[in-house]
Amino acid sequence: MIDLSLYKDKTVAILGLGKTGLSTATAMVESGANVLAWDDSESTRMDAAEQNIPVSDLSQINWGSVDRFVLSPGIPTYAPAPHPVVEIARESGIQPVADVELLFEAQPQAKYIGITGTNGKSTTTALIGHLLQKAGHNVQIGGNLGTAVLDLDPFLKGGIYVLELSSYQLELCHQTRFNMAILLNITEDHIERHGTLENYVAAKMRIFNNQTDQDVAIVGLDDPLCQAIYQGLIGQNLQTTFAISAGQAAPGGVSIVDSEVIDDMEQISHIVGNISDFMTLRGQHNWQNLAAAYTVARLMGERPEKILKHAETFPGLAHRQEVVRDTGTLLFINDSKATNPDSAAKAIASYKNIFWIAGGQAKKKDIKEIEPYFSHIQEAFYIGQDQALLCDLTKDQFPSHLCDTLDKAISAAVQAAKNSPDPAVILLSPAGASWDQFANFEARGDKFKDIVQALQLD
Ligand code: UMA
Ligand code: ADP
Repeated sequence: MIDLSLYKDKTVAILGLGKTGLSTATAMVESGANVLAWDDSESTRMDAAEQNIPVSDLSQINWGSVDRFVLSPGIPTYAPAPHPVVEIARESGIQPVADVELLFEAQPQAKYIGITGTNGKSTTTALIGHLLQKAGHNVQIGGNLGTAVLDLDPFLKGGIYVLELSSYQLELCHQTRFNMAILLNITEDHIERHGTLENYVAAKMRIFNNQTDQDVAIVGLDDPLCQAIYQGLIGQNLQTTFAISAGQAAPGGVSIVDSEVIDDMEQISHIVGNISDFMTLRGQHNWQNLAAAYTVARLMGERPEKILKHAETFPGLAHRQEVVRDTGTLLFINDSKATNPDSAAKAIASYKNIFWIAGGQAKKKDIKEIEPYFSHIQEAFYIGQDQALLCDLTKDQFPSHLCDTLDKAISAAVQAAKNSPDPAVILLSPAGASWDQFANFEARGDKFKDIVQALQLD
């Protein structure tokens, strides 16, 4: 936990008592701050009070006495409408901030690497952490990835915080300055929260705020929005900017094309190695993630061959194309985090001869992102609330079965895959949310893993 004694005897308002709010409130109480915390959920408030967090209705307090207002990232500041407490605070001239802002204040001697983008943030964050740890650096990883930043360990000497940042968090960051700021990609997302695509892009770009010529920006070239941002940063010339790409040349930067890592960081383009056998970084989307992480490791002084050697040992993240079991003829993959057709398409593109398990709560009525890869799918096994919708969309393309539940789908997929003459992939990549049958995507993936591990296969 981060020491926040610079807030001793100060008054700190905290709205939201989930992961962010609870960790902020706990760190503040332990550091001697006068905490006023609130959550709109009564049961959450009661849980917090049991943990000795002082609970106060923030719509009733004297905002004139508040020194800091820490807002949880999931609570809206503008769209669809600002939370009423945010409006009251603003009327008193107090802007809400993210917990990330407090980490920077409390640990000014640390280095900071920030990662954002619409997709691939968690993988890239974990991969950078892995590469830097392997290279002997003192590293803490967290943020949107799951560990609230104030729950990370403090560095007594030097150290590097590698932080995944959502657009929600960035919107609440004002003083943060990342020594290395990575923007992987931007496609339309979270419009319900930011109001417009422009606002979403503006929130993402805040990762570059306060950077100087001592700092580095790393930007993906693979979508038009990020391409324009890259050109803008190069034009401004405030920081040193490197391009990365999955599939096309990245002049002066790092690209991965046909599984080959091409390093042009010193303006001498050369192939460093081939990653086609890297099990946890399969698929073109992961090339972008590795290109970013490789660039960071190079800038930290690591040798190219060493970086790839360490990347090969990356354990991967649970529920993202996670290899669960491999019998030689049957490969079981848990991609439960793929909760929309776009992310499921990434996994389906990465394999052939797929026996696909999908379903749950659909986020839209088509799966057009998956259509280009229909030839990769042998048969499909659908579960959950929107299984019939998926079945209607694919039954003319490949055999499609209504299986209702995950256990029935796995059992049917195994039977079908066993008859395949070629090695088969049994892939859970649902393209839908899990909430109809599971608490969250993690519970769905864990159930898949438990069932697969228990299968008697000869
Ligand atoms: N709440 C209110 N009033 C409201 C809305 C919410 O009081 O109007 C309360 C809820 O009752 C709840 C709390 O706020 O108790 C939840 O706050 P939160 O939604 O900010 O969630 P946290 O538990 O603090 O988790 C957040 C991130 N969640 C979001 O941004 C939605 C987590 O990212 C992150 O791991 C965590 O901080 C630690 O940094 C999750 C996420 O879904 C993975 N992120 C989004 C994404 O990746 O797409 C951005
Ligand atoms: P995030 O943290 O941004 O949600 P993750 O690393 O958790 O991203 O990956 C979630 C899913 O997004 C993966 O299962 C994969 O399907 C897809 N994905 C991962 N990296 C990328 C990328 N660089 N570009 C596009 N899609 C990606």
